[in-house]
Amino acid sequence: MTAFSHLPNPPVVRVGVIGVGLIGQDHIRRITQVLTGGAVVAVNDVDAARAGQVAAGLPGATVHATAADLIADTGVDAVLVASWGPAHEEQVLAAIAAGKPVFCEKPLAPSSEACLRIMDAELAAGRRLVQVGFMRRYDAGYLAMKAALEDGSIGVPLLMHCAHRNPQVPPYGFTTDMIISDSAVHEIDLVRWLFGEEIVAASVLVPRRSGQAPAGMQDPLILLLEMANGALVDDEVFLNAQYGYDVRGEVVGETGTVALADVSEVTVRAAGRYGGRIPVDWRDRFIRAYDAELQDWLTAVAAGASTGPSAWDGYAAAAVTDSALAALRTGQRTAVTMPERPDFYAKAD
Ligand code: NAD
Ligand code: ISE
Repeated sequence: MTAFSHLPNPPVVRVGVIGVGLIGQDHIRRITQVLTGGAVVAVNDVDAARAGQVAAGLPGATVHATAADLIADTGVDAVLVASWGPAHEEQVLAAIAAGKPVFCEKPLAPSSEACLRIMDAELAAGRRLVQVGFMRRYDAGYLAMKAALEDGSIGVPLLMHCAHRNPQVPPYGFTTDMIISDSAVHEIDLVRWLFGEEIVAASVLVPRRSGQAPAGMQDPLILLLEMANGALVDDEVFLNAQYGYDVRGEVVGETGTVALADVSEVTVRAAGRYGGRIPVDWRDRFIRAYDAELQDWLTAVAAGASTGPSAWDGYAAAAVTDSALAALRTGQRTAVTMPERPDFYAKAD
């Protein structure tokens, strides 16, 4: 439901998608088949053949030769950036310069300096134009966990244990650093949102290396994140875990704990054993969260203002990522340095 869907002809946000790989195509599917209030009218990809194939399934959609052309297209109301991380800054800045709302997949940009430039551009524009794809904030399990923390069910939260396991890294160019900047960035954002606190320091532990990891990649890693209030988060990030896509989380409080439940639809008990289904990948595990975040974005864009995870959130996650990467290189606990959050980004989550 959008704010306008009760009207006979609700306004449709005309979306241009930059980067039509795995998640770009998945977001196109949800905008065209699942959500209300959006239409995909243009696509661009550096892989022109892929852009053409995807557009072939979108009647009337334009294929633009460059991201800049797509952003300048007067038939495009809002831009969805699902290209590779290093391309995000230029594309998001161009959307801001054109005054168009932009949903950018995580990471907002690969460095905190780049994220600051995006924030500065949005501040200069004077209105929220950027939403970052931190979809875990929309996951029913994490929302229930946050509610339990806020209603005092487990007392003061002291610790959180996280695990983030993918069956394999993608076959192209995934590096050890990306285990932090591309994968752990989800927990980095999540715990800031969950606890309503910034992360003040990061350490990285390097366990025995899995022989299933591609040559040269140190996998798994364990991050230790220190929250401003002293709570401590450990995050096992293991991207070649083979057996499935498994995301876990448990907060330990003074009087109880709250943990994500297993997500299998059913548990089968038979022949003296019991078991359930493990998601195959992130598209499967977080399908409803992605639906909710993009519906939220379309609704907000139709209403004239972006909401959801902001450029500040993208920046803060990148600042922690920078510290964690430094900790990985040096083996030392590394403090996170960032300025005060500008009032412009003050909001209740
Ligand atoms: P992918 O490689 O499957 O797709 C990326 C696409 O972008 C490719 O088709 C590539 O040709 C295109 N591309 C790259 N640079 C471009 C540029 N400068 N201009 C136009 N197109 C360009 O990768 P993916 O898995 O779809 O990931 C894309 C982005 O989404 C990444 O930032 C990734 O971190 C993020 N992502 C987020 C989630 C999530 O859970 N929120 C999950 C997967 C990926
Ligand atoms: C991928 O880019 C995602 O964002 C997924 O949510 C995450 O689980 C995976 O590790 C990343 O590579």
